[in-house]
Amino acid sequence: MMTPALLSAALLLLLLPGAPAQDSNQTPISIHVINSVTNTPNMTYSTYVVFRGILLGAMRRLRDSGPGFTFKYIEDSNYGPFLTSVNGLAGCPTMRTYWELLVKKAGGRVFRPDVGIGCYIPMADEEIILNFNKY
Ligand code: B12
Repeated sequence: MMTPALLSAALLLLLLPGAPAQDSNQTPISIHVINSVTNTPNMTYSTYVVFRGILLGAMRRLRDSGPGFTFKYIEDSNYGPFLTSVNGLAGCPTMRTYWELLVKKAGGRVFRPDVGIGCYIPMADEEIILNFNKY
């Protein structure tokens, strides 16, 4: 049973602006949109995945929450979702451009996952980098 003092402290915490809207089922990540082909400014967004959730889930949540992040993908019959476009910029086979998926670990190491957005499971505080690049 909560005392009235404890109850009002709990209520106050809930109402405080900026109080983290996070629970133990949410893993915070950031998504950086960068362009290694042209000089488009970088964009950074914050979102989260649920416990063991896939990157695509976090991308959908970010798109639906309205900070201006948009993306498209096509379904590959063997490997699942292939990211084709981010924030209105699409990869192009004739220009040999595509959206590369990179991940920066908390320690700063950057690696290139060997799976796509439908299989990659981000860990806490990872920076996901969507890099418009050439192949
Ligand atoms: C060439 C290639 C690419 C090219 C494809 C474009 C092109 N026109 O050539 C580019 C450079 C764009 C590419 C990108 C990526 N790729 Co790739 N790619 C290959 C490779 C070497 C050959 C595919 C091929 O041409 N097959 C022959 C054709 C005739 O068959 P196809 O079915 O039409 O091939 C298509 C699909 O393979 C698709 N594709 C290619 N890569 C990927 C990755 C994902 C996740 C999906 C859904 C589809 C897909 O594009 C091909 C051409 O249209 C394979 C490895 C292999 N030896 O098979 C890896 C491979 C398919 N890629 C892989 C990966 C991980 C990626 C990336 C996620 C890497 C990254 N971290 O950025 C990105 C995709 C990011 C995104 N935008 O979603 C993995 C997929 C494993 C998995 N289970 O998810 C593979 C198996 C390599 C590996 N690491 O083992 N890739």
